Amino acid sequence: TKSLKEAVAEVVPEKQEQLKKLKAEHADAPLGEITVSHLLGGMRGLKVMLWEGSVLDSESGITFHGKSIPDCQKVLPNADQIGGKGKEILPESMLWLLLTGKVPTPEEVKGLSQELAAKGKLPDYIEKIIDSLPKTLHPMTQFATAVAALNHDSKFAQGYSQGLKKADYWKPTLDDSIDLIAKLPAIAARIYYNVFGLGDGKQAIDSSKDLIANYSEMIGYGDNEGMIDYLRLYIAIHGDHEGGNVSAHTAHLVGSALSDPYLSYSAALLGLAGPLHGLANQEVLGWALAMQEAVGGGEASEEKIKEYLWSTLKSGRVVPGYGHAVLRQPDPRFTALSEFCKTRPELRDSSIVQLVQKVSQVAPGVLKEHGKTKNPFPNVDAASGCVLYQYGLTQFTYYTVIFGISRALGALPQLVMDRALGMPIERPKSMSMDSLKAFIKK
Ligand code: FCX
Repeated sequence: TKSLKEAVAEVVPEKQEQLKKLKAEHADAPLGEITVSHLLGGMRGLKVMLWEGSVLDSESGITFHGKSIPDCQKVLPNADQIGGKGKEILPESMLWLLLTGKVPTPEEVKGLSQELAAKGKLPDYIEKIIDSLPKTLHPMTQFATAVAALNHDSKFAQGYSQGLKKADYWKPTLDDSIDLIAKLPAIAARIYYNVFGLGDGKQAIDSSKDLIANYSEMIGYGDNEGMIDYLRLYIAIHGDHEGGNVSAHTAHLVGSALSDPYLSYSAALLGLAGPLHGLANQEVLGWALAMQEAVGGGEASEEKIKEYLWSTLKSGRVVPGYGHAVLRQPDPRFTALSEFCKTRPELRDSSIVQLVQKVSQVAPGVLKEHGKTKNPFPNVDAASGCVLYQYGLTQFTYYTVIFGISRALGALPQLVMDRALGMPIERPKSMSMDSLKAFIKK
């Protein structure tokens, strides 16, 4: 059985060769025209980043090394296959796929799970930092603070300061990345304890359990099979969404300055904390609960839901959980989470889950009539929070933290690849309006 590091070491020369060929044969091939509206429009659609783990198609949604979410659900090992209990994709399996492009065997996943368990304990100083933060500080700010502070022990930063060769940069980057992924659940659990006083505050790790079974135990859900498997699925499928989204792009950008993985991922978390990105799952739940109060739960009529949607839009707000910068169809991640709800009676019968599903049928029509958004369909955030709520995790300022455990599965593998491929510091050209005008006149 291979370790993840051995599996990555096999892939690195293949990727380096692929890049060499691409440069030699196609360096000057055009990838489209850049217009002023690209510059003014958040660079939508510009093909200007290399991202190996996943590709997002506007119609069919995300694929991870060519595999759709249903494909991954079929082939990636679950907890049942490694001696635990559960049918959903293990985040460890997704991490392996994202890093290597290969489907791991159950034995490889078990080995990775054990490696993560062995590295998951937090150093004392990190617990102290979290405990010293005010309970009123947003959990995402606490998360980014603790992750940045782990750079105290970065192998990459240490190696770099000691003159590490460029060809070897990827090795300590991978060590740091695995170490960080191993510690994210304990950081998240410690924040839960600091802010809400929930969980036992010990963050104990059982080496026979997978990453999320341990995390669930830490936040007080160790006996809840439904919640544990939901968290596995949620964390596996939120892992990567190609490179241009704010969190992934930020990790890549900051990492391009050779900031170590802790600093790069801390910056990514700060981007994830924005309401148009990861914070949307917190926003959705607040909004859906207010709607439930106003129109009723699963039994609410279509008419009432429509009225509520219009009142949100007329007040100048966006409907959270709807729309997407790239997708033009319902988000397959939304579909996967909705399918999960159908498999469990406690979710099928939940009033808030039923309301969220009903809204997903009504909102596209209203948003089309409203006529602004290019995509009237639900994105992943529309569905993710109501399940947590139903399972009793009602502290919705915490929801984006769970997203933050997940996004590392995609952002950090690309950082490893960036180092292995010797990608340069990112430095696009900016223009002032005056210089733009002068350029256009030429
Ligand atoms: N409700 C109301 N109006 C919306 C809307 C929505 N859900 N989505 C987009 N619009 C509006 C935009 O605000 C914009 O209006 P403007 O011209 O007055 O500025 C117009 O429609 C065109 O926007 P569009 O090109 O369709 O979307 P963008 O690429 O600019 O933005 C996001 C994409 C996701 C930011 C946008 O759809 C939005 O704000 N959605 C709600 C928040 C949300 O769910 N975010 C999570 C997204 C994702 F899944 C994630 O990153 O986690």
